[in-house]
Amino acid sequence: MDKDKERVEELTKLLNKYNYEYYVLNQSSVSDAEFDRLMQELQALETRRPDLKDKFSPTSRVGGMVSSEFRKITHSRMMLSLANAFSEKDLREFDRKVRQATGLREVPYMMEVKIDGLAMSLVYENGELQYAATRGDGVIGEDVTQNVITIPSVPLKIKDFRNIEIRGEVYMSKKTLNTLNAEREKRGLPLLSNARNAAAGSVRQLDSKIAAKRKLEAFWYYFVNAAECDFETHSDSLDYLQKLGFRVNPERRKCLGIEEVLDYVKEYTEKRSSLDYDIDGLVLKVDELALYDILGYTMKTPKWAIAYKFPPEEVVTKIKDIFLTVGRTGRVVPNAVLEPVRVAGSVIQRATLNNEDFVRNLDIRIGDYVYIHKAGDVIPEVSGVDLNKRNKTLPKYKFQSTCPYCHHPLVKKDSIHYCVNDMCPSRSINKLVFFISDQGMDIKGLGPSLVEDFFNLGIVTNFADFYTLADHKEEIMDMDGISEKTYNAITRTIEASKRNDAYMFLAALGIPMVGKKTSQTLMEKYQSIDNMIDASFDDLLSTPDVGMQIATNIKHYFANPQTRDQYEILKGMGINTIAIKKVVAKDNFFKGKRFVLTGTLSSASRTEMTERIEALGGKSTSSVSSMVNFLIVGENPGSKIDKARSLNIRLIYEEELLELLDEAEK
Ligand code: 1X8
Repeated sequence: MDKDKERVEELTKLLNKYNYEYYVLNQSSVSDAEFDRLMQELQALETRRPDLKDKFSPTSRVGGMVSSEFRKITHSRMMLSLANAFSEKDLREFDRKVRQATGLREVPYMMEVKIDGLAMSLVYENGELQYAATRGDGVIGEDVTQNVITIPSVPLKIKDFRNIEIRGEVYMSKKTLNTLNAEREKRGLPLLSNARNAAAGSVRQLDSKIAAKRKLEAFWYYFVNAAECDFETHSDSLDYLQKLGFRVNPERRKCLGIEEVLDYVKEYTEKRSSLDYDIDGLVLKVDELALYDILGYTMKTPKWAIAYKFPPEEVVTKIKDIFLTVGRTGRVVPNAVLEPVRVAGSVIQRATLNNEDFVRNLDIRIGDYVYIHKAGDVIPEVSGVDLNKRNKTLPKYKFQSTCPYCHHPLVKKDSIHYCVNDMCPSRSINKLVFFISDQGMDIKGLGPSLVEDFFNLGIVTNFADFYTLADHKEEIMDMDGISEKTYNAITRTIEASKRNDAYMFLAALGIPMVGKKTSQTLMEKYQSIDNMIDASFDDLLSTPDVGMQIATNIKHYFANPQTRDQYEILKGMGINTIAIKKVVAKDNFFKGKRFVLTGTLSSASRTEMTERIEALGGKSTSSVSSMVNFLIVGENPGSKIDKARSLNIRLIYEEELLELLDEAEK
């Protein structure tokens, strides 16, 4: 018997046991030092004997590079969201509907806390983790396995060999977020505003070493195919998951009937702040799985569960300063700089004060203590001043009469101030930021602060300058934090934006009231920006949703030699101005079929090939199951080919694939 092999097995067993004890059971039977020593021994052994390294080795959890893009995963069943309840009344109404549909007098429910994190799906086959996928749009998520396995409590192997899909929430504890932010503050990095964003950012890290350092945790709350696995209740399926080694939230409780549910709600509204993680509500689920089919689903949500959202939180904090921002249209907005304060799971340090009337009506002054409201995802708002705390000597806030950026006199219209200077630097920067934003050309990797730096260095002062960044390569590479790689990525995405659909370009120009939606309508009608420019005023007016004001703005924009020239220059640089027709895949071999790719292809990368098939309406999946229609086989295929054979799934080799593609694309 191979001594090394024996030791690897022994170490693997021990480390998995200690991991489980520590991260799932919150107790441990060894010291950290001993754990580290065993881990290092295993790492050393695996380096010396790579043939002994199991892909599920405990050492795989320490991280490494993930491929440059996350593979897309089509969920076997859509990842749904939950309908919301905001009051006792809403909960009683939900209960009434459930009783009505099921005929039960008292419904057995399961109550759980709603973790404010990132939803995740884990798929196991033959007792092995196949992948971890994000929710994505609910239908298609991203394969983030390499990052999720850095969460030590996530089991890589389980003692159940059925096909199992479970869902839960990856999150960051309040303590970890605070520690991380304290470090970031020291290093002058921007603070992570809340635990959910921090968790989401970590899971999407391309370098799983960084993800590993973020100390993510997870709770698992849904056994997707529990009924098929012979469970009768949701609560039993959770107990079983816990037995299999998953971390299941201990705050769950069975409640019989709505009154017990409301007791739980009351208890946890108070207990909320004492938990070590953020929750944004509670989840009420019907416990009996047999009732799921009876209750059914709406388009987006199950009718057997509902999320109770906590009422908006309110905190008091101090206004340290008020400053004005001037947007691309010249609109002036006063903003409060706040003493940082935690509300509804986020640290707030700024809040909008909307306009002069808002400040005047509430009589907000610098140095005042103000109430801040925040509910869920909404933007925090200042809702009033705590006058008891006001220092009597505070002067009234006086709105300034000139633009803080260009000193041009401000013009007031309907309680809003405007800087009407077209050359105002703040307006210019915001026009550029808008141009690249998802409201416009959607150029990723180029953020507002970089655009501001480019502007201040004179590198980008108008839209066309984005497309000639190469002229400033040296200067850009001298900037802080810009590597050759970053530079290349930026110029590549900018170049690619030339092929955007015309409506994006039209929206990016920033013609007042001509946003993305209106641009789409206009391009559907005119098919190109030039056709639209040539159209008469009346013809523009006959477009759906285009009124006098919008038609005037369009005519005005293209009649002005300055803005017209700018458009012509951009067009001359090769930016697409013609509507790209949406292609609906016509009937073909691939349409609606699920496929898996294995091995290396010689004619194109896997990503390219996948995209080609997806464009024809095929669906890519990662693992072979009876749901899969065919397996595409490249060089050196893995074990998937055996599995596909055992399930009688059609195998398609590269040569045949290319023929089928050519045929389908005709
Ligand atoms: C989302 C969440 C659910 C639970 C906890 N936290 C969440 N964020 C739970 O069921 N305990 S269920 C859920 C969903 O279905 N979208």
